[in-house]
Amino acid sequence: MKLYYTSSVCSLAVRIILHELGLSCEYEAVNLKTKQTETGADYLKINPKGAVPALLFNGNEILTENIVILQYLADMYNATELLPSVGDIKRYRTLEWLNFVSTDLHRYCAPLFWSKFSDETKQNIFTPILNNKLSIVDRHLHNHKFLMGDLLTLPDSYLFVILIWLAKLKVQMAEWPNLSRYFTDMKQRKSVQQALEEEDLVDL
Ligand SMILES: N[C@@H](CCC(=O)N[C@@H](CS)C(=O)NCC(=O)O)C(=O)O
Repeated sequence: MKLYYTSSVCSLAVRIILHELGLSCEYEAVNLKTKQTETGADYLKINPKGAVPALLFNGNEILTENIVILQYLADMYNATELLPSVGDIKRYRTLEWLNFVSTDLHRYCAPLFWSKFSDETKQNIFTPILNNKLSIVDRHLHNHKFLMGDLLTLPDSYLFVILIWLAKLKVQMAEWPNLSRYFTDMKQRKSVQQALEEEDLVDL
């Protein structure tokens, strides 16, 4: 199995889950600007969409889309603690969060890094939408250790990546004390520490 990744972006969620599962995996870095991998391969031939993550397995099977790769890994390795079984309402609650992190938090946080948008646009349009969504998560975490309660599940790995982005953007977390506590807790977790070391992100 091989994960095509770029340091500190959403593919980090997959790396964390691979460590949660104790799976060995090869990792190949992708330069998202040139679309070349670290071995010189043309990444667009591997994933024509050009985005990471992509997971290679069974010789030549390539699976893309972060939240699908995460579900594939949990299902294939029977990790019902990370994603409960089909038919269990907790599975759909877990997927609710996973989808929210991807289509709401990721969607409105990523443009804050894009130079094509002015600071004014970022401040007046994207930041208020994102802040509102972060407040929803913060309120939820007031009485939940992780998104689904006492145990880490798939969406936690992805929410953690969004919190890394906020740290990189130097966003003050005072408004979200529960998210701040959660970020600190997540950084202590073994799988997360291992993933951060591997992606050279220990100074967060
Ligand atoms: N729909 C994809 C999007 C993933 C995505 O946005 N990846 C970013 C890094 S976080 C990326 O590779 N951006 C470069 C590009 O799309 O060209 C998914 O959910 O996996």
